[in-house]
Amino acid sequence: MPLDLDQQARDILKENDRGGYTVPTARLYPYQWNWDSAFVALGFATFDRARAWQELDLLLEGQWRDGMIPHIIFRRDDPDYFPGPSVWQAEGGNLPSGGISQPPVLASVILELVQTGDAADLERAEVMFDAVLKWHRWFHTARTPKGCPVVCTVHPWETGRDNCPDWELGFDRMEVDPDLEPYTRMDTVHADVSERPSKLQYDKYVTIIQFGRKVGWDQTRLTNEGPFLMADPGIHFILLRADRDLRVLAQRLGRDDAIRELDDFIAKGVKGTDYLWNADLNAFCARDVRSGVFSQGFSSASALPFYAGVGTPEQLEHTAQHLVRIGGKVDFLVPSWDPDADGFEPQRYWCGPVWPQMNNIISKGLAEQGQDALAQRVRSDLARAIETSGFFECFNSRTGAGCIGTNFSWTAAMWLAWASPNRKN
Ligand code: 2M8
Repeated sequence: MPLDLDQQARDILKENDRGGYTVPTARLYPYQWNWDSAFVALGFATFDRARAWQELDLLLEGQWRDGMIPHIIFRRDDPDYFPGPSVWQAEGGNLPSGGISQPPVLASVILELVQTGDAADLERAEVMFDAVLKWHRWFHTARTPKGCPVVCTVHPWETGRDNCPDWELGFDRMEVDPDLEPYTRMDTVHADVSERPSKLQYDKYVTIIQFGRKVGWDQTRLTNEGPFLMADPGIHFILLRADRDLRVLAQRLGRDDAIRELDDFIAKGVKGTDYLWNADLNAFCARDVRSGVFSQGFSSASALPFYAGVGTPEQLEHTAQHLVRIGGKVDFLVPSWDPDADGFEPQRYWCGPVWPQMNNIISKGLAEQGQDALAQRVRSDLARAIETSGFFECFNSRTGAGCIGTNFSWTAAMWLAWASPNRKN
């Protein structure tokens, strides 16, 4: 059976190929998404390395002049998706795009391709190095409000964990724009409404977009004056890991000129980590920046300090204990939200399902830090969910049933690159 699944996974990536870039799934997400594409490259690399690099090349085509790599690149207008390019009106680069970014896994993916490849891979990485460094610099400047010790986020979509209950804190502080333009959601045409975010959440997503438009997508203004400002352990830990990986790449490439800047980014990330430590819960949690209030649940992003190589031995021990506790409550690790916290729903989008790409980076970090049993469980739980249900976008953490999008690219990629028993990791 696994061999068959390997073939299915390759077929999914090929079917979702739109000519050099891959859509996450047909209809529901008909464009190129930022962190989806990075994970997808790892899947392609298992059978077509040239296609893997092409995915990343096309992602970089969407980079803005200020350095941001947007969360979506719109190469055409597709009526299947809301909000499309005419709603965003964000033109900071050569292609129409979203006006926010997404978790910066790109540098880590490039390093992985280099480490598993040859001289040709190193050459491809060299061409991309400056663009990726510019993106990291953008996070450390445009998304770092004055006086704040960590990189922040201005929109739940930027975190990739769209409707995780973490973001209710930021949403509670903001009003829906009284001049909200009428809109028609398309996600609930393609997916069950019980698995998607609520109407109020969509109203607030769009309110932030309207603010971004009002300030002409000036990213510093969006950060400092926008309606939503939270710190996300996901972006924080992923960026810290990516800064470290970019430094390794700089050394491989002899780019000594970039080392000091990357060291500063890494030092800032390490120092800022305690800002996200919620001592009431003994966990790294999202935090509303303007009020200082912490979110009160352990999300899948709370499990990433291992991946970032940061945290005290006590903080890491508490984090591992949370995973053990949660592992006793669900059949499939790692749910995107804490089963013991308000708002847990095992089938609703980022409120409790298991997400393939999160399992990958969580498990990778756990394995690197000697947490072998947990690392193995996180991997085999995802494999079991895929074997049980197929290549869904995410999976109900209690039953393993597939949720939302089918024939999903990052699920296929994570199977090929990591979770398949045929894969020797
Ligand atoms: C989901 O987000 C998009 C908005 O970016 C949406 O719901 O329309 C998230 O799961 C995000 O993490 C993911 O990158 C995207 C495409 O798979 O879908």
